[in-house]
Amino acid sequence: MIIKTADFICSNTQVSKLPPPVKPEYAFIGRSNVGKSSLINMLVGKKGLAKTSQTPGKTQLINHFLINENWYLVDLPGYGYARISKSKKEDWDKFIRNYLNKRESLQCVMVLIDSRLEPQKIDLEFCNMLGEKGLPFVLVFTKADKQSSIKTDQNVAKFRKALLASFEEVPDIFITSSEEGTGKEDILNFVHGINQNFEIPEYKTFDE
Ligand SMILES: Nc1nc2c(ncn2[C@@H]2O[C@H](COP(=O)(O)OP(=O)(O)OP(=O)(O)O)[C@@H](O)[C@H]2O)c(=O)[nH]1
Ligand SMILES: [Mg+2]
Repeated sequence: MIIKTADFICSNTQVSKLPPPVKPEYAFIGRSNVGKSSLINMLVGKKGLAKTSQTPGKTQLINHFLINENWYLVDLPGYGYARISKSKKEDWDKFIRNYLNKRESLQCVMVLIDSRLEPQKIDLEFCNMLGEKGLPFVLVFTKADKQSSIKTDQNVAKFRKALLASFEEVPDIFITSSEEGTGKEDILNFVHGINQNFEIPEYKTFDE
């Protein structure tokens, strides 16, 4: 897929204020600092589109980006950031869960995992939560440029094994580097395939 346009549309904490769910949508989620915003920028080839930072906790809202005027990429705040208050964490939990539960046009949750790490409990728990809700998701391993491909493959294999403790099948896996553009084609092809079959879902309008 060729990316012709990628535009910031809005930032929100409330599902009721999101654009109408009439276009296919893909949400990027994962631990704080895992590289969600960087990956979005890499996929669309626009460096400053989603705000990135070396400091965890940069993205704090649900951010919608419209791609080729036809589908949405959604940048979400990360989970597991230790240095935010308990009440902020609870707020996060509430609005992310609400978004995941209610967004009719959400086609797939892209769960980002740091490829340098052994399987982390928080990531496995998040995947299990998606599985319980029956939400389609894929695993996107990030920062593959930071170590050898052997090390990446080992961590991917361990994660796959850990998931098989609770899932019959492991979802699709993508290995990426936002620095080097690794995984771009594969992810865009995956999105394109789903977009082809998209039909506008029935949805509630909030001003009824
Ligand atoms: N080497 C390398 N660095 C990366 C890659 N992806 C992200 N980074 C760096 O990791 C840091 C965090 O990246 P972000 O994209 O802001 O991470 P995020 O998941 O959006 O973080 P929050 O919004 O805070 O949850 C930045 O310093 C990025 O430059 C990658 O593929 N390779
Ligand atoms: Mg971010």
